[in-house]
Formats: sequence, C-alpha cells, structure tokens
Amino acid sequence: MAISIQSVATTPFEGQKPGTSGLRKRVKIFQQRHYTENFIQAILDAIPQSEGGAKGATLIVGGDGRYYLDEVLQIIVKISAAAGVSKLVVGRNGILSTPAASHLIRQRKATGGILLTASHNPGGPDNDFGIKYNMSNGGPSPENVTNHIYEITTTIKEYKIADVPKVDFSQLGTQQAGDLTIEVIDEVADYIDMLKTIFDFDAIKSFFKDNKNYKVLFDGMNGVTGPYGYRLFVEELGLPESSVMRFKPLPDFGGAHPDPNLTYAHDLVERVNNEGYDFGAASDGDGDRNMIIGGNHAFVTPSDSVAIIAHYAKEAIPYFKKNGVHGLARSMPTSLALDRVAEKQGLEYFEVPTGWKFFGNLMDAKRCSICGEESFGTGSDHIREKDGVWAIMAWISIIAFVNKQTPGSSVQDILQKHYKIYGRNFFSRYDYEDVEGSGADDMVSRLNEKINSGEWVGQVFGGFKVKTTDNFSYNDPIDGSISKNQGIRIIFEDTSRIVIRLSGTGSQGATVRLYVEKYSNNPAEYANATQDALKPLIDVALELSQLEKFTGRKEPTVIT
Ligand code: VG1
Ligand code: CO
Repeated sequence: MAISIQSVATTPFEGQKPGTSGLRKRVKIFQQRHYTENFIQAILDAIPQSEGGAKGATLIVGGDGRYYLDEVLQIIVKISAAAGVSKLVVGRNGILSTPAASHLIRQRKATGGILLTASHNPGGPDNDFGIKYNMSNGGPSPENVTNHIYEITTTIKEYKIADVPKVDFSQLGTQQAGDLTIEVIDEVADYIDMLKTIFDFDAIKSFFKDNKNYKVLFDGMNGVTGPYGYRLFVEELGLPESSVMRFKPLPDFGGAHPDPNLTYAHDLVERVNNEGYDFGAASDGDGDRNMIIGGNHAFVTPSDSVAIIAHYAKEAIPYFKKNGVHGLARSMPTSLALDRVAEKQGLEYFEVPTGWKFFGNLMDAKRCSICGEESFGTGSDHIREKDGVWAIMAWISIIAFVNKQTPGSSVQDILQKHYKIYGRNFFSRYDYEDVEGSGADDMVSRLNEKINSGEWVGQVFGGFKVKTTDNFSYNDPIDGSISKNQGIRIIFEDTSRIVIRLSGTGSQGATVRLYVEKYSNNPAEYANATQDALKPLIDVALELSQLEKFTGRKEPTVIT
C-alpha cells in the first residue's frame, strides 16, 4: 500500500540525553511540539547496523500505562512507518511491563524495543514520562548507543512521518499502517508462560495448600504489574482476591509514587503488619523493581534479597537447577552480601556501575546468572532487565523450599539463618531528592578533590580507619569499554563503606544518594535495627561530605 511520507523541519532540543535508564522528563516537556518526534527519530536512526538498523526492523513497544502513552504510541507508528520498520509488536492498550518487554524482544528475536516508562517516577500531566531503547538481547542500550542517540538529537534538522490513520491498541490482532504491520498482543500471557518455565508452580501451589493460613499480599502500586500479579497470584496460584491490592494500572498511579520502598509503599507495610500477613511484596510503576517484606516488621533489604536468592537458587528454582549458576554480579553501591555468597560457592562475581545496562554483557557471555541492585532491583539471565514479579516468585519458591525442611519458617527466620552463615551486611541508603543542582555539583567537586589528594587515606573518623578512596570506574571485561565517575567511594579497613553519587533518573533538580554499609559477624548484633547499627557511620558520611552545608538539607527525603 502506498502511503505518503512527509519531512517535517525541526530544530534540536537541549537535554535529550538518556540517563541511567532512558530519557525521563516532565510530561509538559515531552508535549512540546516536535520534542517526542525528534527523540523517536533519533532512536530509530541510532539502531546500530550490527543490530540490523531501523529498516525492516521488528520492534516491541509498550509501557507502564502512564499519562501521555497514547499520544506517543501514535507518534511511534507514524515515524516507524516512515522509517521502513516492518513490524511493531505492542501490548494491549500499549501496556507492557519492562521485564515483559525484555522477554518479548528475546522471544520474538526482535531488533529491539521502545519502552515507554519513567519507572517509579510519579505520572500524570504534571509529572514524568520516559522513553528508552532496548537492544536485541532485551537489555537497555549500552552507553555507545545512548550517546549516539544523544548526538543525533543535537543536530537533528528533520523527522519523517507517514500519513497513516490512528491505530486502535485496544483490539488484539494484526493491523496495517502502510507496509508497517502492527500486532497487538495480550500483555500478560507470554510473561506468565515464561515464569512457568522458571519456577515450580506445583511446588508453590502445594505449599499454599498445606499452609492454608499463610497470607500473601501483593501491591501493584497502581502501576503496570497489577494485571500480571492478578493473573499470577489469583488465577494461576489460586490465592484469594484479597491477596492483591492496587492492581489496576492508572495513568497517574492514583497520585501515588509507584516506588516499592518503606516510604512509598507505606500502605502495604501497614497492612502486612496490622492484618497478620506472612509475606508482602510490591513492584514499581514499570514492574522491574520489587520489595519483599515479612510479617512482624521483617524487611528484606534488596542487597540481602539477591544474596539469599543466590544462596538458594540451585535448590529452590528449577531454572537454576537446570542451567546452573555461572556467576553473580551487583551494582557498586549494593552491599557486599552477594560477594560472600559467591566466595562460599566458588563463583565468579562482578561489581558494575549503577544501572541494569551494565549486567547485559556479562549475561550474554554466560558469566553472570543472578544479579541485583540495592535500589530494589533483582534479576537473572532469563531476560536482560530486572524483574519485580520474578523476584517475588523467587522468594515464594524459597519460602516453600525452606518450609519443606523446617515447617513454620518465616521471612525473618530466613534472614537470620542467612546471617548465621555469612554474617550481616547492614546497609542503608539516604536520598536527598530535588536539591538545588549547583549545591550538589559543588559537593561532588569537593569530594573529588579530597579523593584525588588522598588526604583521608589512613585517617580515622568516628573509629573507622580509611583504607582507600576513589571515584568508581568500570572496565567492562567483555567489550573493554570504560565508564568513569560512577560514584565516590570511601572504603574503611573493616570493609565498611560510604558511597555518594548523583541520581541519573530524576527529571528536575538533583538527587543526592548516600549509601552506607557496615559488616558484622557478631551473632549478638544480627537482630539489631539497621539505623542504630549504622548511626556512627552515617555521622561520618555527613561530616566528610558536608552534605548539609552544600545542599541545605538536614534530613533525607527517603531512607531505605
Ligand atoms: C536509580 C537506581 C538504579 C536503577 C535506576 C533505574 O538510578 O539507583 O539502581 O538502575 O534507578 O531503575 P539513579 O541514577 O537515579 O540512582 V528504574 O526501576 O527507575 O528503571
Ligand atoms: Co522501574
């Protein structure tokens, strides 16, 4: 079918540089005339020839259902048709969780995918939208590709759109827009089928059958995982409907902040503690993050979570029984708990910069099977994104496995058992959101000076002796690329650490992240409260960084 293609003259917009995970800006910014079109055109033009380029490509498209999704979908259709893309595979109503999109790219052997999400950032007309490109391995594009996208946006003079009618994404099936085929699919089905190949659904069902009083509560936080959680917990595993809450995706997430942590998933935490639930879990706006809690105020830090999953993987999860565990990896600020599991199991392990894109090469090279970030991200080489629902299923599998051996084991029991074997890495992150950018930059410049001069090395602060200081740099062992300035590290003799870095996912102002970690192998301390255990180190961090002086903030916005 012949369609008319129009060239539209445009000029570059400033700041279309993808951050830790794609371009995230206020909706109002994306709504500016040509803004979204420029960026989509840049993405298509930047698809590497080694990946096949845009012409003839098959792209997976979907997002977390946030406000402005519908308009962006139509823009993608028009620009794709003009660029000679051959097929778009889109979730119904444009809905696809980030892990489901990653899975589909791999399953369909697609060229790549365009993910429409700003993850845990709030949605709605006055909040955020986001666009990210994933490669044929299903993972976020690496820095050479995001840099290329950015370069194109700085010189763009025109974009091309095809004159095609509006596509209806609520209808399953195939439609044509000129030569472009658009296939709208059930957004949940393939993902649930994938989970069935990873986990032992029968073992989990029989655990729930044998423990009728075991109560589970899943919180979709009004984000994309609601339909996935409902289908999984209620329809597949047969749990009562009271096991899921906030499971309908809303364009503004009901005004909530869809970030699964103790602050923003407060409703879940309250209900689990007050209504006698044994297990609670939440996922973020786009479904790649997870939070795991147990009854009686048990909280599993994401750093512990990935270590515990790695510890039990081969026993409790069929996927790892079958494929083995090749190696482990964590992002730099994530606690060293995972390293201890790797050492004990004789596995190779890696420390990469913040952001899931750094795990992909290791996984593709079969050197990493399980990985995680302290920011509620946990995952494995089944896809190339972190996967919230997967992590929740991993935990339920572990609970079922441990209870088979020791009936009545709670989440807290599993934590304490782990600390008895490995010791405990107390870990906490302080976020100072939306601080004034120049103050944050000045703070980091001063820290860099201190580190370059080496003046803190050998000194003792609050009883902690500094062993090394640096600004983390990563040399990718697979492709040799080097990523510098990934965060200030102050490492002490006893392996305690302070890490400071600026967020790369915010849409305005700066967010300072301060991470502190302290190891204990004294069993008398394992049940201590995290904040009490870390207080002396946090004081050192605030003193060394002079955070209050530079940012004017006395208290963080979020503590996890
Ligand atoms: C944050 C987290 C990082 C995570 C990233 C994307 O980045 O710290 O660990 O990979 O968000 O997660 P930053 O640069 O703001 O610290 V998601 O669920 O927002 O895609
Ligand atoms: Co997310």
